[in-house]
Amino acid sequence: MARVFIYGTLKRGQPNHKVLLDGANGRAAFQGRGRTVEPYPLVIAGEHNIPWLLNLPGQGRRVAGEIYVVDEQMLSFLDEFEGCPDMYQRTPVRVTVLEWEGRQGTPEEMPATDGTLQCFVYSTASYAPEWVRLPHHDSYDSRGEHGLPYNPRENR
Ligand code: PCA
Repeated sequence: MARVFIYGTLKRGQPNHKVLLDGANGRAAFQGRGRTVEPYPLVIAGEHNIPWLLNLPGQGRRVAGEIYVVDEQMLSFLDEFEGCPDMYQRTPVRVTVLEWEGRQGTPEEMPATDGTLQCFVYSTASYAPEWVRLPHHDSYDSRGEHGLPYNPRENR
């Protein structure tokens, strides 16, 4: 089992959420919501308006997202789906838990006493330098006021 922090198109209500719900890919269980402890630049870039968390802790904003626990099968599916390690890399991130629906009672399932959790996140260190200067978001929504709706893979 692994814990993954989801900030982009895989979130509830976003264009790729369905892959987390598809049992053919493995298992994913929603545990709660949080925000990264460190700020990161979350930008929307490229011709398909893809959200990217740039691996530049200390720049940008604290990013909101959803915490899932996934099994090994879903983790490998997501690595493949996210083009890991060429496009995104799966990296550790510390998250402040804001809402918790996960199981209580076992230490490995619960936030630390400081209210933070270590998760994996799909971030990238392989981006064009000018992406750092794009607007920094703190909560991704494909249909947000930025006017850059995600172009789903099936349309490319
Ligand atoms: N999918 C992953 C990384 C960015 C994206 O669109 C996510 O939702 O966290």
